[in-house]
Amino acid sequence: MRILKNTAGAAALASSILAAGFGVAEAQPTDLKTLAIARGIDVGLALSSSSGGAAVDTVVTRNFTGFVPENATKWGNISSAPGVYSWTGTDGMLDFAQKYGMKMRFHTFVWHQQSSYIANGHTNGVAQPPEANKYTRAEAFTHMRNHIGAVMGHIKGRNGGQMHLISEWDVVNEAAARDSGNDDSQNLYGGMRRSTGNSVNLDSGLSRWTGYTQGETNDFDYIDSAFAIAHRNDTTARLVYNDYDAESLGKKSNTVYNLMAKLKNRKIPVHVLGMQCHWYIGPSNTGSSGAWDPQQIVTNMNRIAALGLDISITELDIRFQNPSDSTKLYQQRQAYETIMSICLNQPRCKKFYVWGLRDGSSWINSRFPGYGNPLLFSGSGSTYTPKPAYYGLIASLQTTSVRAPGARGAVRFTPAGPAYDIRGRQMKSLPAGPSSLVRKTVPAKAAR
Ligand code: 9MR
Repeated sequence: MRILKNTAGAAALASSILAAGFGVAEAQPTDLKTLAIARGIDVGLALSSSSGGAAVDTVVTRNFTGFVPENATKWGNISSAPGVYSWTGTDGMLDFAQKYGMKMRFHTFVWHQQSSYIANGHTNGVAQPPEANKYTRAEAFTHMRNHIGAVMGHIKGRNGGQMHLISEWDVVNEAAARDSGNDDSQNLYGGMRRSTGNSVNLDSGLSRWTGYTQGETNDFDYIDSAFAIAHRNDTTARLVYNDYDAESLGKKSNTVYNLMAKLKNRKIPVHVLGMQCHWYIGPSNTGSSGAWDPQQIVTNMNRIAALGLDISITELDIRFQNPSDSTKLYQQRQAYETIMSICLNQPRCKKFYVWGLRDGSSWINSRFPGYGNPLLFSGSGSTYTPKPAYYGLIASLQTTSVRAPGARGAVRFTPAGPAYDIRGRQMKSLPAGPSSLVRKTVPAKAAR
């Protein structure tokens, strides 16, 4: 569903603003960062590299309070085989954070893409029949435990401990099915990404994790374990479940809501829902993918907040069909302004991250041919030109007064009371593998 229509009024306003020129009509705005700090919101971006050069450093550090590595800290970019690690990318990002006094979101541990040997199996790099490639359930959990431990341990151990540079961790990414077409509310985890047993095609919306850990028969307990392992490694870490197309109301957001409710109810340490927000304005070639609706987002955020979770906007971009023109740019500006004001009005929405710096290097250009222009800056070479969308964020931050500087809802890092497995059985301790010991059955309300 598209929500921002090209009304005559909007177009006229757009033209008048554009005719005046941004430098005149909206002269010399305060930088994004100054306003973000004043409003108590962390405004960040995805960085494709920690060494973009002086021009990048200047525009990034003038405008953003945080960043997230677009690819550098994904499993496959850190580790090519069990126990084999290359820390160059991670360290570069940590150095960037330290140098400029910025916080970093960590992205990401458990995902069905960019996961090197997890995708390939134990014959990593060697052609084998799929069945021979597969890890056992125990092996999969061991790899998860070792990888999360290695990464968090490396960051903690570096230069005397740099855990404080990581504002939050994407622990599980995109575990709900693409359109949750198999949503079934009677099912414990209806709507989740499944596995087709031996399939190695991870681009088909399937998750290898489900197959390796026999998720469908073990109620997707790999998710419990990922959060528990991360929590064990740092009990102060803010842990995130991150997904896309789950911002408005619908099957997928219901699946994600149900997942979050069940995790919270069972005392699994999860603190934040990451809403990716890969959206479009105008006609789309992707069906409902990227559709969004402001009122529905408000409602959805409210129900997530009511679970006691924080909300981070983690990967916002708003594409439109080429070529760019002033009307589309104005609609995009409105869209950015709208989502910022929604976030500012929701006390538990504390992070607002866009997925990249400049239009020309967005993932959208290759992923959605014919579409583009999704970010806050245009330009080329060493020029970074703020777009109308940028001024939309400025306007929203200037006019929304509801959020006190530094406002924060309380997040308890370690859940109070015992944890429960998906079947409602009390666990002796948080799960870290397939052999979590179950002590006794617990009251029905804990198992809801
Ligand atoms: O922007 C990332 C792109 O450079 C990678 O090629 C791609 C691989 O799937 O991942 C992109 O980032 C994704 C992010 O890690 C998770 N959410 C969706 C993002 C866009 O695909």
